[in-house]
Amino acid sequence: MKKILLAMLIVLIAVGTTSCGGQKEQVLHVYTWSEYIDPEIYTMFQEETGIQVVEDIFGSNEDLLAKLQGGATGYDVIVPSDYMVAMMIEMDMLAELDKSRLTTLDNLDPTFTNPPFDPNMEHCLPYFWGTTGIGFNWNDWDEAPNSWAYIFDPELAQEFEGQISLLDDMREVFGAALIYLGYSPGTTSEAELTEARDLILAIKPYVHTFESDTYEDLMLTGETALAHGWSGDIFVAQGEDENIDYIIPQEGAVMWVDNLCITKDAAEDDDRLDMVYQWIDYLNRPDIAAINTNWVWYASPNKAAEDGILEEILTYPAIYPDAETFAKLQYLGTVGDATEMYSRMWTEIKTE
Ligand code: N2P
Repeated sequence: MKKILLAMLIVLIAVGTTSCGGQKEQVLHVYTWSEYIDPEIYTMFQEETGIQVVEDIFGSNEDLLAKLQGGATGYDVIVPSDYMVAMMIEMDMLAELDKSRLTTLDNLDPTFTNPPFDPNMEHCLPYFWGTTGIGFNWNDWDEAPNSWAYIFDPELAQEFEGQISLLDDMREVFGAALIYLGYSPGTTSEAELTEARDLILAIKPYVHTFESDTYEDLMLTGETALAHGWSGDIFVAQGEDENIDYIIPQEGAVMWVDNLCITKDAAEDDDRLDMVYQWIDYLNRPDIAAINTNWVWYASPNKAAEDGILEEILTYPAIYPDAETFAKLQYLGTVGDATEMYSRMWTEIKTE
């Protein structure tokens, strides 16, 4: 009898440490970009499933990769962009997506269900897509700065000396400079990349900062006037100051798709995997995807969400570009072994 009581006590203690209101405490770890989800969604998800989501932030695909390669474990869902998904698949860093565990797949726009970087969505589910262009303030302009020249032509950039921010993102900065020069943003030519590096070095004296997480705040405080940046970040700033605007320059721009991917680490644990699929399925629900889009102001690959997305977002050409603009957008693409050349020249830019 005593033994049974003791056993019961032990069970009670064990349950007590892992439970809350009779439910097992479950924690899901996501590693994502800054301000990339309506925080309300974390609360709603926890209320519905009992799963708490803990978020950690990275500033670029390269930072994400370095962190995982450095041996960081514990992340369940990560959010790499297109070319990084392809690189991670190649390096065998992502689990396969078991589509039979998702109930919301039909909500996706077919344009996004067979992406070149992850054919047939074998690994990841698209989360948001957008463009990388120029944030500006109408106080400085009669007509929108419709060219990368305002950032990359030293004479024009000089007018905004100390007021320009560039993303702290190797592929994005080279990508913009390469597009301005008329080259592919995923070039592997040393001559082209050298030209881009020299161009960036020529305008570097006018750059206030390389920043990817809070650069839109610098526009709001007036510290910067021109920002190389991601569409949604700048539109969210516009919500606080209507003079701030965003443009996809006439030369074209980088387009990206960010994706919900499962780490190999999480895939080894049934409990973690179970939370992962609940989370991905939840985010891909039309009502949740719409709430999220209305908060981040990026375009959603979730077609069924459109009913709930604000009309002003759906009809905004810089978010859902028209066919002519769309044709000028390019993925960064993988560059294979040339990655080392990019890294070397990026270091030269940052340390010079
Ligand atoms: C959100 C950043 C968007 C990520 N703050 C661009 N790939």
